[in-house]
Amino acid sequence: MARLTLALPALLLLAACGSGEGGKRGAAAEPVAVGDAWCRPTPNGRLMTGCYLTMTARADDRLVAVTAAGAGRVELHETRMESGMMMMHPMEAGLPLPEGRLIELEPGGNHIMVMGLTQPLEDGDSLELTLDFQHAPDAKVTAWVRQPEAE
Ligand SMILES: [Cu+2]
Repeated sequence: MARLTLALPALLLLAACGSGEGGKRGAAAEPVAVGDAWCRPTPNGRLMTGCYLTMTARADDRLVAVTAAGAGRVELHETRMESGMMMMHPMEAGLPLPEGRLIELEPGGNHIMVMGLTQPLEDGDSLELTLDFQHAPDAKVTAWVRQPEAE
């Protein structure tokens, strides 16, 4: 897909910048280091899925919204046990990113809920996510579609 070929040079550029900086790692130069972005394949007949990634902010920040190319709506969800059932709730105030702490979105926990996809997502596809932070500039990441490693 065209989107994919556009995203790759940016990733290579980031990697190149990082390797030339002596003791500093490349990710540390980003206001919010984002890693390991992936999405589940869409379940049968449903054009929605969960996406996951990690974030480490250099200064206190907050993930306030996420958008996805080719999706009608994206919400930040938290998962809570209620009366013995796993329930998902939108995080209306966004997700706090305390300075220097690794924040992991993962199956069964906080996640990015992508709804209204224009086409199903299968293993090997990718989805462009734009992360909107309270302070840091927007970050674009490519999330790869794959099965969870373990359920
Ligand atoms: Cu959800």
